[in-house]
Amino acid sequence: MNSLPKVHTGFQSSTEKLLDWNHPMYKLYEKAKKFGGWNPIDIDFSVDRQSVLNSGPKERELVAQLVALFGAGEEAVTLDFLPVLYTMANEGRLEDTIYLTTFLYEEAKHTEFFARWRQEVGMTEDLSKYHTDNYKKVFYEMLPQAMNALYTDNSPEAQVRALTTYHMVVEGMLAESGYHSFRLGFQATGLLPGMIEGIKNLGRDEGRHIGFGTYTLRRLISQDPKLYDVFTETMDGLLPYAIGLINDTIAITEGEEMYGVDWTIMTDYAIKQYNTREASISKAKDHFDAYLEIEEEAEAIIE
Ligand code: MN3
Ligand code: FE
Repeated sequence: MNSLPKVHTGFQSSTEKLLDWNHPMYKLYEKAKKFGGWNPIDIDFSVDRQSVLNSGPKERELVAQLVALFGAGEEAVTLDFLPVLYTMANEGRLEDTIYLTTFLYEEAKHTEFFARWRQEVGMTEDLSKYHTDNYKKVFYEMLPQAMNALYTDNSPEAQVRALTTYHMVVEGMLAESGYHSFRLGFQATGLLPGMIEGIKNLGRDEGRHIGFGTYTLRRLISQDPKLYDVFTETMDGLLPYAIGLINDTIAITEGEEMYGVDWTIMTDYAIKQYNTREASISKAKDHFDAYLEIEEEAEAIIE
């Protein structure tokens, strides 16, 4: 189960290799340094504040629900990511580990972003009531359980379960769909420009995060195609709750347009994202010798 090395047998930085500058994860690190430096404190939320003050009760409640879900979602991924960093470091994957230092910093910044927005617009009441049973199942239980399992079981199976939960469903399906709907709902109206500015930066960070998840899942599955079944079982196990929590959120609209948007399209968009993730990982199972090819594909994702 757990074969983590207890001592170092040498250090890459002292060898002729230094660092693998062409490693896809090292390249992702360079991108993170270049694009991940935005600061939530620089964003102006004054228009957002006015819009929230002027909104009707139903409109305010839709925004409150979205913020309750995404604020807590960012907090969950901040608190629960460490086991992956731990696993990569213990396997001696230096380039992956270097990239992941930016990953955790970015999730922390996303958590800060939602807290700042709430404070600046005056939406500081307790929003926990918007966490439905479906939401709790994914974010209170399934995500931390899959991640923390890595502390006692670093097997490829456990890694596939953790990364599928975190990168494919929570980030790749739920966060991507949510941020898409934020842009769809609030960009055209111009009501929440501070929120939109933050979400655009956040979305760019998430693209890199999903790049790491896709690359690593493909690496694992290419080395053992049987892991593809672990991947699909994990995806299927999460799907009903993931769709359930989206439907819980949009129930308030009662199928009517709000902010000029039909919010029921969120469910379709999420299913589309789910299928995209599955298709992208399925490629790895036929190419279990083609590690180099996978590196090239991962680079294409990152670009
Ligand atoms: Mn995030
Ligand atoms: Fe992320």
